[in-house]
Amino acid sequence: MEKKALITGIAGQDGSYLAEFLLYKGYQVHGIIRWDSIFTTERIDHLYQDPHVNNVKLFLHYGDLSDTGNLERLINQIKPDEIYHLGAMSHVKVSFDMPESTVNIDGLGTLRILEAIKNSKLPIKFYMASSSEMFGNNAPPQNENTPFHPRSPYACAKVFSFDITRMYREAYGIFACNGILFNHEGCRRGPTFVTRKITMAVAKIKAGLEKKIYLGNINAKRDWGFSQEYIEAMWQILQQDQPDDFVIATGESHSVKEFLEVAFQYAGLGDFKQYVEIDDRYFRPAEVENLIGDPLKAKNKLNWEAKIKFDELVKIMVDSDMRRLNLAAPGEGDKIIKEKFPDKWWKVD
Ligand code: NAP
Ligand code: F7E
Repeated sequence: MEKKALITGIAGQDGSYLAEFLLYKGYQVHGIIRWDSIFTTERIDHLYQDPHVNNVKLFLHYGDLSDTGNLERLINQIKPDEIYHLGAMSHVKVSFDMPESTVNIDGLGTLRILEAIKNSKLPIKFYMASSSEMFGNNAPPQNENTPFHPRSPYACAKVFSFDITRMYREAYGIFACNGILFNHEGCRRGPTFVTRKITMAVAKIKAGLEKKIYLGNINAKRDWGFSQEYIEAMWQILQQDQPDDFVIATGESHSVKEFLEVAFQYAGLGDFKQYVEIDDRYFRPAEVENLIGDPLKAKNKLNWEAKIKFDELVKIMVDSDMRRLNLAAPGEGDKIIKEKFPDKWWKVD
């Protein structure tokens, strides 16, 4: 029997790749999308199947993480083997502007799903998209034993979700796991996250469409990995014999400034300082300065290790954004993907 997966946040960066990966693995995939007055499913349009034809493998359902009844009904109707809970208001800076709705969606949304699983009495495995932001400024490298010190409404809500996931595992025996994922980026990353903001600006400047990019704290450091590899880790976490929590990271950290250096040089634009202006509006009331994940447990138990390194990630993203503007991309990024992922399961953007 084919397995059934339900993905919240299927139209997001991770959700779209995960849907593609699970379809490749032979799953029947169900995804929750929000209603909007325009279509917001661009990232999964290439996977869409007309529900009127036979043997459809992908099903989209309207829903919202604030709607308990809707979530319960979907879970009881679909009866998924696995739920990947990726839906969230995922922008740290924006969470300071809308703390209450962030906590409702990113915190209580998780509780609503766990309650629905518990009440359904179905043997559903649950994956929670936890985040390195939960560590705050606790000294790197951060691993599964590092205490949390959240520094944004987003991170506070994620700490609640982490804890409630573990609590439902211990109290009710639910196969519920946390993936504590460090930043992972790629060609479907939302345009307001710093990496994609930079690679899109590089392409636009190269094309003569823009002259400047406005940024906040470019000294912040992150452990940046390649999104598709992190998707595979999510699936692996749910295939273990026992439910557990894992840090997923590259083990390296680089500043936003270094990202700028590599991206502008790679595109042949020279020194990034000619193009960058600092704008106060992009600073956060409280910053997380330096995240470096220690992925040893994932290596030992999941045999998972990041293949794409920092410079390679930047090149992959710049190539993609240059291609989108019909510019001749340097092409090293495309070559890296071909070499490192001969069995690539995703559509190259
Ligand atoms: P993303 O691109 O922002 O996608 C989030 C998805 O959640 C979107 O599809 C969004 O729907 C959906 N969503 C938001 N509010 C919702 C609501 N009220 N009801 C239902 N769905 C809702 O985020 P991502 O980068 O793919 O990240 C996936 C998950 O991993 C998130 O939970 C994020 O917090 C977490 N995470 C991400 C990273 C990372 O580096 N990417 C690292 C650690 C953890 P729309 O498409 O309609 O906007
Ligand atoms: O910021 C700095 C900013 O918004 C990275 C989410 O997926 O990863 C992501 O959260 C750094 C921060 O990602 C700008 O201050 C400077 O230090 O790209 P970001 P994030 O906050 O790390 C974690 C793991 C998640 O869980 C989240 O869901 O870059 N920065 N200038 C800027 N950031 C943005 N967005 N825009 C700027 O102009």
